[in-house]
Amino acid sequence: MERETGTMTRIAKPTIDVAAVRRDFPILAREVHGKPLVYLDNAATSQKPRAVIDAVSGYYESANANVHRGVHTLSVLATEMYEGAREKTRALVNAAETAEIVFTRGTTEAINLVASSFGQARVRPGDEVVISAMEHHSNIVPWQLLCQRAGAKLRVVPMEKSGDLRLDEYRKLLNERTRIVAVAHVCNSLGTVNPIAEMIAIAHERDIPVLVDGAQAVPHFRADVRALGADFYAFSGHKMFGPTGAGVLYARRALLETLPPYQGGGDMIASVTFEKTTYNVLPHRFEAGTPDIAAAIGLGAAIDYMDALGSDAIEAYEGELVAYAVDALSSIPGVTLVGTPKHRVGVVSFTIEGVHPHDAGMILDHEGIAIRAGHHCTQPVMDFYGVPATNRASFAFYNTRDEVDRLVGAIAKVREVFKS
Ligand code: C6P
Repeated sequence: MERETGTMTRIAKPTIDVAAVRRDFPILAREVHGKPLVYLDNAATSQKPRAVIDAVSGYYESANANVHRGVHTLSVLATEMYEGAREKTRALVNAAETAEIVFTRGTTEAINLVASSFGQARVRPGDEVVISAMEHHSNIVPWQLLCQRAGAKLRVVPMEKSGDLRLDEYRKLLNERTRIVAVAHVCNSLGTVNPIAEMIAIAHERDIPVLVDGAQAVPHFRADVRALGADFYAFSGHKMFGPTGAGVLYARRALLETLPPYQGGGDMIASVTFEKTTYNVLPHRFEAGTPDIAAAIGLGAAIDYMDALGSDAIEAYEGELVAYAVDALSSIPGVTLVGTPKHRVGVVSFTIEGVHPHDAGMILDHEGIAIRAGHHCTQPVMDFYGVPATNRASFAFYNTRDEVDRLVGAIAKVREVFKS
């Protein structure tokens, strides 16, 4: 936003009108146990603005039909809406063409697709797959299954106590047997933002493709797949204010073209006889069966919503809020932050002395505060820190400093309960 001041043009800092934004999310007005809801479990799933809810119900009310199959008006309309969402998704991540955007159920399915298809095409006995110590189970287990099937080896990039990856060790792990690197852009239990562009450049020196798990990145900042150099980029719509049921696999066309189909069924074929099947063009070859049409349309509306706020404004607002939360939580006696990464977004994990996270989570719920307590589907991260679980507060652009203050006040209550 530019403002004329005399002869000088000042660039105003992008901001978010959080009160107005909160009115766009109907659920934020509700109470839990008689207290105003403080929703700090955004890394598990974010809340949905009215625009997304309306896009989903609008589709069912006025355009419901299957896509790519009918000549009738509703099917044409549904196809336009579904493919329109694909174009919005392409623009969001700056993919070169919509053929590179495969809709999946979520990040998990996107990673399984690559582990299965890429694995079948490229991974042989004795080969290696590199992941990192801070991966979500969704970016561990599919590769483990692949390695078991193919007779390949899983190698793991270690991390520092701070929750930063050891890039020196990463370099050493890559070799002529490495077939793929799969790594999180942002760690869901620590909030670490990994130096993905650098990690991709290092892998590409050896012609090794990289899959980035962007599930916890896209809700907070813009990920430009071409600027990053990513070969595959996976994310979930429901963590970025869209509905559950629609996720995304970005894949570079040159690579996607070489992969065998993932699932067989309707829409992924060009022709079928009992002797032979030929396959549809990209991206449909990787979308067997009726997709979650409404969810994809809802994801398109979520992208529009985030675009209207502006990624600079989202980043600036959340950056300040999370810094405030880190300061506030780390100054509570008995509270220890788990992970102090150099660059963090969205997530603060912590333990409270003498209180199991599940107990803390339940007491906080009675105060109307939703956090996640558990291993966050990152059990190896918990093992690394020697804890069974953590409390995790995770933020979105509709959260406020007042909500952080309520969390801090409620943690004091938790400590009181356990003292007595
Ligand atoms: N993390 C959390 O509370 P799905 O379930 O497919 O939408 O996303 C899986 C996934 C993959 N990678 C990362 C980095 C993630 O954070 C998640 C989901 C949620 O942290 C639910 S376990």
